[in-house]
Amino acid sequence: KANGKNEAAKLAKIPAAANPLANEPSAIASNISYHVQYSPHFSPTKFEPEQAFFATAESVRDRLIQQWNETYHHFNKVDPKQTYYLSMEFLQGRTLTNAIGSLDIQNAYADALNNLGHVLEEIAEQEKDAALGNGGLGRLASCFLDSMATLNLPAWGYGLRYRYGLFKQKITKQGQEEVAEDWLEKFSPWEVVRHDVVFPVRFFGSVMVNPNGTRKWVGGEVVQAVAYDIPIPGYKTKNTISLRLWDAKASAEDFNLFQFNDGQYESAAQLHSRAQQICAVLYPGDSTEEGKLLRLKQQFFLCSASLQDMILRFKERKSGRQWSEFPSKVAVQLNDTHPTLAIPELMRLLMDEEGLGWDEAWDITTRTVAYTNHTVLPEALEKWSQAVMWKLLPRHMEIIEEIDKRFIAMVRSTRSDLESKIPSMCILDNNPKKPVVRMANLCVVSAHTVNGVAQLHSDILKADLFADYVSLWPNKLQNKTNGITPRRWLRFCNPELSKIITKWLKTDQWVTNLDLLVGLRQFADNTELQAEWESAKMASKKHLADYIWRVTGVTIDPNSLFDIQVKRIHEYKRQLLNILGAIYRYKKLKEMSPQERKKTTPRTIMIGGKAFATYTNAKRIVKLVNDVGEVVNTDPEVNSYLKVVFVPNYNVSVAELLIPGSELSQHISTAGMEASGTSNMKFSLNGCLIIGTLDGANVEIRQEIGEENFFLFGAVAEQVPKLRKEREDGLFKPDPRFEEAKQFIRSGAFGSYDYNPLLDSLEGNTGYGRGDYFLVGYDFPSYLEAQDRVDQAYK
Ligand code: B1N
Repeated sequence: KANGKNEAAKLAKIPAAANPLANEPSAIASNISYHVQYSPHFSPTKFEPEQAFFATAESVRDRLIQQWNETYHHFNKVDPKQTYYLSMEFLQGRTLTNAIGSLDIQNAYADALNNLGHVLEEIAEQEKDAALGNGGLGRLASCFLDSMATLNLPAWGYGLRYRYGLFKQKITKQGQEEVAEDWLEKFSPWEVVRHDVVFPVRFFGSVMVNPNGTRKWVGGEVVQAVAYDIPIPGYKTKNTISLRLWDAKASAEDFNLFQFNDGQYESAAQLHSRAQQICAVLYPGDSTEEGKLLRLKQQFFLCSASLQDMILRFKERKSGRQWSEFPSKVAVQLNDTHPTLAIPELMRLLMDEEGLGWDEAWDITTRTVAYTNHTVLPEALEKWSQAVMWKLLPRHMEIIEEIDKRFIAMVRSTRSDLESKIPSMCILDNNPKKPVVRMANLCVVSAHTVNGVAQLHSDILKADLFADYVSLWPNKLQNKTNGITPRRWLRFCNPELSKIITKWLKTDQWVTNLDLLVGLRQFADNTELQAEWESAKMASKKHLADYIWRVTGVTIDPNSLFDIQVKRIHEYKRQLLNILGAIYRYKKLKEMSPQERKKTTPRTIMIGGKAFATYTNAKRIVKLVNDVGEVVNTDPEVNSYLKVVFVPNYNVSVAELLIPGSELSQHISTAGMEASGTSNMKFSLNGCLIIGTLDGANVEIRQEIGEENFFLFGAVAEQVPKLRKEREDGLFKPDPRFEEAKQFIRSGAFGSYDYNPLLDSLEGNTGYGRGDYFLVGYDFPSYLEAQDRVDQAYK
């Protein structure tokens, strides 16, 4: 542990280095010391871990900026086709460890900090996660950036600089409580504001028709989008790309001095506070009209600023070039439908600002834009009210109407056999009760390529959600199974295991080429490797046990089986199946004699994840897991054989601790509902086995890791509709073990909280209104049997 005051005194004695950007520990120490003194953010006497973190980060940033600028100049000269990943979410997590690992200077930094009286790992823990996303979709965006940087690709990420990203989850007697988390509270050492990269973004207003018939969007209110860039270094390569996050700002003229001097302070700053709302929070509640409007504003703000930036870059890199070149220089990938407005906005910019005709603008737009679908859940498929859209984006609605009209005409003239499908394939749903724009349809009609995120998911898109389009455009739909970065999710989060892999493969090339891991297969029976592997796992488990004790006060036994399920809490992901299984296990343990208990496999079940603030059933599940933990963990008869822990505030940095320490992880969604999942890949990569259904990427992972490493159970996707029907028709006979587990909760075994609404959703007509829509009851017996196989295997 560092003693801040003494170290501050020592800092002044560090000599200035000849080259402060050299990577020797002495130069690094001097660079850190320079930042403490000349980039001060705290009182000069302090050099505690927090101050050390900021100064260390700034010294790393100096090194990143060097190669970042070189990358920028290089691509500016070469003028390659650039890929732009548009996403409302980026779940970056922490940066320090990743940055010094990518620059391959961990050891030098560790030494430098040691010389300054600090410990690198402790300093790294000072960093707040950049949590500008919710879950898998946002983390995927961040993993792609890491991969693209490492592959030396000319890529950019575009997102929003939310002030309050994902909330912090506190667990109280009431269950989950959401607390705003200000990741910029002090500041982020990684971002660079570009005062010269500012674009106007308009909202509301009207469409003006010029004498020559062309149209122009005018009036309304204009907000400035200011660029904040975060460097994304590739692993052991110079390529350092950008994540460009837009912040919203009103201009000085929008501040009404007259009103202010007249004492009308609030109305004087009205436009300023309206601008501030745009990037205030990730996913503002959308139960009100205001909330919906704000979300739409956010989406348009991202799309408009990003496209203006791309167009400017296209023009600046070579003057006087043809617009027809645009699709060979610009690829725009839409991360789900959230940035769909990029389609009509690109059309508008090309036609109204650049003077192109419809046909040319349409040709360019459709050759530029591609769309990734991430879900088939009907409630997640975006549909915007036409009225709200006309109000906020009148010109875009004209363009969307025209796209729709031309699409329908094209189908009618070329495919009369599809006439009956037009109402579901077209973009505008003109149902007089609630006219909406179907964003997924707009994407499929406009994008040159549409992809699902795992083979099964893409097959379902083709057979179901987008089936009619397949007959129109047989090659438009593709699969691109998700992936994860092996840097963050193995090399950096699990250095012990990484070292062993490198030793046995005699190379560390696997960090950028995971296929090389098959080389370990020939050593699978080698007892020396096994012993090393086991000791790495044990070290990670101890590390995790220590963390769990610090954040929950629960002691867990590193010799027990560590069983983890971490992901957003959602009924389709079935944390409820997991906890019902745990309850059943607890009840059986209680019924056993002490001798019988000794023969069981001791288990620690950890569940973590956040529930959306207004998702009542998800919050009930969080509460139930906590209540079960309270009873089980304090039951002296049972608690050396079973612990149930709710891991609070699950986020990227918590995942980096949990995953290396896992032995079994649960990916148990109702078949057909999890588009891919990505933590399943992270767990597998860290030598953890899976209990799971045939859903999302599980299917492909099982093929890769082998059936013996995957505890399979449950209905398959094709069975689901029939099983739901049987359930509705009262033909389903629940297994007595399922009834027993539910009854145990109802008996009050886990306290007096009213769990009836949650339990009713497993049988009655609440929840989705269709009684156990997620088939927890159907899958329960095969789940228990798979868990028995796990217990046997662990022995
Ligand atoms: O995207 C991930 C997948 O691995 C997961 O299976 C999938 O559930 C996730 C609306 C979403 N799909 N849809 C969303 C996020 C925010 C929102 O407002 C939908 N997230 C996923 C990566 O492909």
